[in-house]
Amino acid sequence: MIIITTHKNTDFDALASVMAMTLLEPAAVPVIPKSINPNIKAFLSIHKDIFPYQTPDQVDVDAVEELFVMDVNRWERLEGLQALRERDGLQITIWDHHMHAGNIDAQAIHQEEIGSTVTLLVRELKKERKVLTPMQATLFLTGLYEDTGNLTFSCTTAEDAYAAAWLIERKADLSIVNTFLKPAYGEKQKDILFKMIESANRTKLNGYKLSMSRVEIKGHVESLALVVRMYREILNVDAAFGIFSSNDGKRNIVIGRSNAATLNIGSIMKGLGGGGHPGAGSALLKSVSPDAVEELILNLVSGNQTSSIQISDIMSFPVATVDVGTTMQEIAAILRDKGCTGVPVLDNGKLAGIISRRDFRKIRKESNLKAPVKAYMSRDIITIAPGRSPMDASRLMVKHDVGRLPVVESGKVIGIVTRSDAMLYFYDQLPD
Ligand SMILES: [Mn+2]
Repeated sequence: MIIITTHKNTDFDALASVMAMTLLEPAAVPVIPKSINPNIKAFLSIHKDIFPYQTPDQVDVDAVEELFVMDVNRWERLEGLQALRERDGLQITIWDHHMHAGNIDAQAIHQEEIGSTVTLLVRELKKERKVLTPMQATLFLTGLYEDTGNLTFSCTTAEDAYAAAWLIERKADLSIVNTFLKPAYGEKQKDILFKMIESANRTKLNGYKLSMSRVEIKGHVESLALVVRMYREILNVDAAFGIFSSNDGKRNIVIGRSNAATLNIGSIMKGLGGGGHPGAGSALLKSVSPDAVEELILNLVSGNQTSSIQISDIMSFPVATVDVGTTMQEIAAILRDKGCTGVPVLDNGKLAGIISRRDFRKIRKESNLKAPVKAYMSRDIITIAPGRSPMDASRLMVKHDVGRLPVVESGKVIGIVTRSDAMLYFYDQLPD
């Protein structure tokens, strides 16, 4: 007997990759854990006949000779199949897009850093020219969209987008995808969101706008991550944290969300014993008071490693400067030689203006080129301090419609940061 299975708390990518594998291994039986996510439950209640499967308790584990493990690589995350762990001669194949180390000894491991596991299977289905039904395409696309946040999470690759296009070509139904991906936001969630907004504790730390709220919850509440996402969006802060306490504050679930590229929630949550992605993460803290949890988060944010990227790290220096007496003709030659579009102008060593290619438009006749730069330079100069962030620089450039900012420290120009410096930074091309 060949079985294909996946992790507990099955999500759409997990279910989709199991079902996609059955197209590649028609003799295999799909085995879906009993603990599945609520939206999977809703999906299967309608699609059970189209996607038949067995639960682990229905499987004769002794008869299993071959095992396919999808979207996971750890035994503890499988359900009811622990007996297979010690089985000799069991043929195991893993398909996964999570790169962390596993403990399942497989003969074949297809593990790649890609947006979703089902993307890897779409690659195989394409290769084998399999024909998909619209329902299959719909399920696979739902898995792909769920794990890539509709192709917006940073884990998304070009191949994920191509795979999505291929599934849409095969008539994946976007309205069904939407219906099942629509997260559960009910009365309970609304109530918690209101309480969070009411008790929002907003602060500014390390240049980030933060908000934190503590809410007492009773028992298990679904979709708290969604609530925190909405909370962050409504308060329009860089990062938001929800501390959800139960058992008189002895059990605290912390959920964080960040919209700032440089504030990594995943590593903050790691510091609390949890985990996550740069944009979202969570942790569970037992026997720590909510006060202490709040304190811990603030400490982690202020020690945030990635926030230490400052203007001084991305600016260009030494910076070419010119004196107020320099003629426009000479300026033109300097700009050409240096290949830059503007330079700061100094008067007695102090920043007096900035001259850029744009200013040459003010020149009407040939003789103007003999005039000193001070006649044409712009005098209202926007500068930036070396300790500010690349995001601050971008904001200033947009606000004042300038392409370069002299970096000034105690009255001295120590460098210059240009639009392309800021761009390079945001596109993650900072030289190592
Ligand atoms: Mn996945």
